[in-house]
Amino acid sequence: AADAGGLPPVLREAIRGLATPQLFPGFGAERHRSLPSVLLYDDAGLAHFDRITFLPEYYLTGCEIEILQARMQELVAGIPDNSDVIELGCGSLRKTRIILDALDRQRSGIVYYAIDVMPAPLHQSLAELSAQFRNVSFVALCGTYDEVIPRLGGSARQKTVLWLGSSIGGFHAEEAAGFLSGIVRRLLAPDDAVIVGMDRQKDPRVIMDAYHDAQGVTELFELNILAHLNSAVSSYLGKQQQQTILDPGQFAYVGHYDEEVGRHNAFLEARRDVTVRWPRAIAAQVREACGSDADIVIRRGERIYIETSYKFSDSAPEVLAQRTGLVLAAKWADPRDYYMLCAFRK
Ligand code: AVI
Repeated sequence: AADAGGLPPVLREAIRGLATPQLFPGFGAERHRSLPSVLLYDDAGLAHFDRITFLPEYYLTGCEIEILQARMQELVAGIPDNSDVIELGCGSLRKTRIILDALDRQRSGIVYYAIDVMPAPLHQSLAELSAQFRNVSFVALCGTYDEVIPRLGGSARQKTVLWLGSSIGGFHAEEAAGFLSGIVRRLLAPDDAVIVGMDRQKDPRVIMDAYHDAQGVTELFELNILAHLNSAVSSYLGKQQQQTILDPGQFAYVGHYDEEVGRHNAFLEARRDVTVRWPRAIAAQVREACGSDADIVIRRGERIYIETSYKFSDSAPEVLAQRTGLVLAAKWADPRDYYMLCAFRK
């Protein structure tokens, strides 16, 4: 058996989240079993997500592109020659290309860092893309932010951090401010910039449609978290044979928009009573992670909480600026006012 301390942190978190229902902001005294949302993004999850960004209902990507195109001059004006542009998280290459095109035409000596926990797909396409630009060079950095950020700091070049796609919406408010403060403290010098994409609060029907598309791609994306959990446990155990911790066929995706809090919550709901039996080979690790390796019974109708997508009020960028010590330099919206791109300066 593998040694008891050896579980990757994300699996440890997943096992704990499944075994022990917990309290989360915005759910009052209601406890939920949960899975860490980073588990959504394996190769299959990234492919599903890329499809989502093209769906007519998923307005976020289209709105962000619209804003980028309309405000590109202002954006580029804030990014000088010989500076670093750092993109956090898996962006869509469509967006990246628009920014790079403009920088390549108008600037020289730009180094573009793409940071992501997932190695393969994005970085491969980025390598292909890089051949097309003369004034922008590329560095793909794979790892968690904690691993990667120390490798970025220390240069005296001016920096622009891009945190697009409303990725900030996956964090609860304090976590988002804490994360951004960490970036500011560890990476940025005075006058460096952060550009943050934030989805806005709006008609709940528009938001519900964005997370319940007619083709069912969102459902595939959300259910894939279970397939990824199963394969992550299998590869941890080094087994050819696939382990099944949770069978995706026994769950349904359920999404709900909480208008009061301003966030969409994604759950997987058990279609019947489901028993989780931990593989004997990880029983010790499970005990170490959550005190017991007893079977877990998830009752029919019970929901596993997997993802949050916050939607932001008009005042949210100012509040974020106050909490992080940044200055809100610009707030750009699309014509329908669905989405905003905010430029902050240190
Ligand atoms: C990556 N993130 C900002 C997306 C969102 O809208 O919360 C993930 C997503 N989940 C379902 N559809 C898209």
